[in-house]
Amino acid sequence: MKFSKLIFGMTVGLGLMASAHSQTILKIGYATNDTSHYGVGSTTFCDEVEKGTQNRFKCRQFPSSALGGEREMIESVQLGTLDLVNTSTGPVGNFVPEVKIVDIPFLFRDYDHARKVMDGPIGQDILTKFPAKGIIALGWTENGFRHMTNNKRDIVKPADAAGLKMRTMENKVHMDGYKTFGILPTPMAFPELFGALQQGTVDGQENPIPVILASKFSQVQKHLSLTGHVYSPALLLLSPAVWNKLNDADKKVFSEAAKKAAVAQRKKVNDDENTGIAQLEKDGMKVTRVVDGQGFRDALRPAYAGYSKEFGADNIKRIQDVK
Ligand code: EAX
Repeated sequence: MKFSKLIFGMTVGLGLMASAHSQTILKIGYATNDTSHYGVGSTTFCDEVEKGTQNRFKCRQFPSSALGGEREMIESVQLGTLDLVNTSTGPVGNFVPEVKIVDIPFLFRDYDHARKVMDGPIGQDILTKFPAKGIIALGWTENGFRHMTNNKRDIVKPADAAGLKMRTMENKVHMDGYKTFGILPTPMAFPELFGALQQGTVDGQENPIPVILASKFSQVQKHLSLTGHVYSPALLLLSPAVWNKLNDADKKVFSEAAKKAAVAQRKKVNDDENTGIAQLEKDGMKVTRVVDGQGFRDALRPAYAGYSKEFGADNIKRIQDVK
């Protein structure tokens, strides 16, 4: 009896040592807090990876821009000093130009259209352009349709937005588009934004409801206009230093985990949109629900000439025609 207990004890001990010894910690960063849509997506990814690899991989999350802005985190993933980032496409076009086309304002009709494009051949083909730039794109997650907030006035039509100094992401496609509304675009990393709004360095900004909620912009912004002027995709990006060491089975686990993360993150975006606007109104924001969408689309025409030249009118039409 004693001998078998000894063997059992040793086996358990060795097993524990092995698992402790062979466990790899994955550092994952994102812009908003851990209960936000990025937090929900990242936690889902991490849970699935831990489960699928029998805890050989375990995440350590860095929410709330703890590791810097999205551009910095993407650079860290390229360098291998950060393992994963769950990021909007905001700065991504500066690393992988093929992404820029999906940042065109008023390109997507609604969430169903956007998700079909990202999960279909067009979106999946864009993911294949990342490895050449030293990044593994595990999949599309989601930031959401972006709306305008500011401290000066209600925005119904482009003329109301004209002259406002609005923070934008470091994204030329957005800036070129917003200029046609008469906005004075001020590119800025996300971690600086709350302070800039508080000090009045900028009049306003634009972000999806989940970000406006999670970042408590209602504390520093008076007006919210549901412009929905651009769909903001997001991505789960992995360092090749991690990917190249995975066996095929673990690569499959990581890829499947990214798919589940997208489902969870998209659900959180929809949930936040369903309840968040009333919450923001309760928190004191003046919400303009009906805006002159056609007016914004008409104003955007000169920028579309530039987009057609840069990305190909046929490529833009291919995206618009996805049903
Ligand atoms: O990805 O920079 C932004 O406005 C982004 O929407 C935010 O970092 C969440």
